[in-house]
Amino acid sequence: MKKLEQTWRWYGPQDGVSLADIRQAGATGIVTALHHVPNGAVWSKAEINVRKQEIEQAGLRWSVVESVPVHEDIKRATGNYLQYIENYKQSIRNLSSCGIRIVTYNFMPVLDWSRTHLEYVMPDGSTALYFNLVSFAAFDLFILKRPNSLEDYSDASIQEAKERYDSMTAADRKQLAQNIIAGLPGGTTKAILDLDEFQNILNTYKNIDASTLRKNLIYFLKEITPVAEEFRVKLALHPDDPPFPLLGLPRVVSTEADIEHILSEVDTDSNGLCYCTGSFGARPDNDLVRIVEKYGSRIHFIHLRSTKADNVGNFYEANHLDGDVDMYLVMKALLQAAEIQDCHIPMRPDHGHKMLDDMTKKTNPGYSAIGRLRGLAELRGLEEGIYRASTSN
Ligand code: DNO
Repeated sequence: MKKLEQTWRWYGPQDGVSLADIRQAGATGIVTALHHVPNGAVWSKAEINVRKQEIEQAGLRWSVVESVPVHEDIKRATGNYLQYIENYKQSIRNLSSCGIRIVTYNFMPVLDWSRTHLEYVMPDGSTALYFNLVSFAAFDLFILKRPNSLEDYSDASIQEAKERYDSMTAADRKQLAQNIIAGLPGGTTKAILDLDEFQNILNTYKNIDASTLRKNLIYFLKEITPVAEEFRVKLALHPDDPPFPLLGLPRVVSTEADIEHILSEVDTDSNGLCYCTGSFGARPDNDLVRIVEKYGSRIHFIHLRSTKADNVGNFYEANHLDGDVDMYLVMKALLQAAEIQDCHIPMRPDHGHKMLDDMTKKTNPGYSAIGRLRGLAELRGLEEGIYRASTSN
């Protein structure tokens, strides 16, 4: 068995959790991006090197890029998409020549990840991120008032969503919209505060169903993987979060069948996965251990987190060793995958609760200091136990 590389996501110099903090948390690798470079533009070697040196001066290593964002034109195969694909290739070349060889990205239209509540209070007093289907429907049907949205819900769900909407104050409604559209780091809609503007972007996907989006993803991969191969860069596609369609938008990286299709259509090692237990795990029909057993050789980056769902599918983010994910079995399978790849696959504790001093600190939702430190510590302990058990006698 081989251990994983312990990494930590850092949002750059603006992050409330500093590189010095991260070093004390016990991670050795940094996961970050050039968040100030506009979506679609080339990442220059000069910019990459500035960030890289900053990280190295803190005694850490830039292990993974998360993410080089994929421009919406590429997802839609419209507008300037051919130029944006060329730019993407150039960013891959530049990253490689600076020694950074794992690139994470996602292919979710418009929204990156979504939650309805960012500070859901847990019984122990810490707060977690939460996705509630009725609240989401209340936003879609009665706040955004998306055209034809009624067709996507059953009569009972519409009724429930209406009751939820009626029970909310104006401030609650505003907060919900804010959480969904702009509350989370990583998305491309961050600057959009206006519902009309948001609806206009949704409209640009009117003629794009899942099969078109899938085709566009495969086209993109066929274009960029030869460059990634040549420059020894591994691409790690992040799954949809949550792993089902939202707001009438298609999603094509949610299930094992999706993984099979994507990895077999472009069957080359550089075309790999960011294996995120939090995203895949929010669907009960995804068998997390089997996914590692089947596709372990193509897992280039790992996010560990455990969601807890109720009987209708609402879920909150539990502590890393709680929730619905069997982290013991997942970790065991991942250590075997690392052994087969003969590589310390980078892993980061994904999202943490806000707890203790996190409560008074400004950090990105999900990216608290102490909550993630707890996650990393628990995961490391679990890994060490499995590792030692496998190597003793
Ligand atoms: C959320 C993250 C995502 C992820 C992107 C990858 O915490 O897992 O924002 O970074 O989807 O492109």
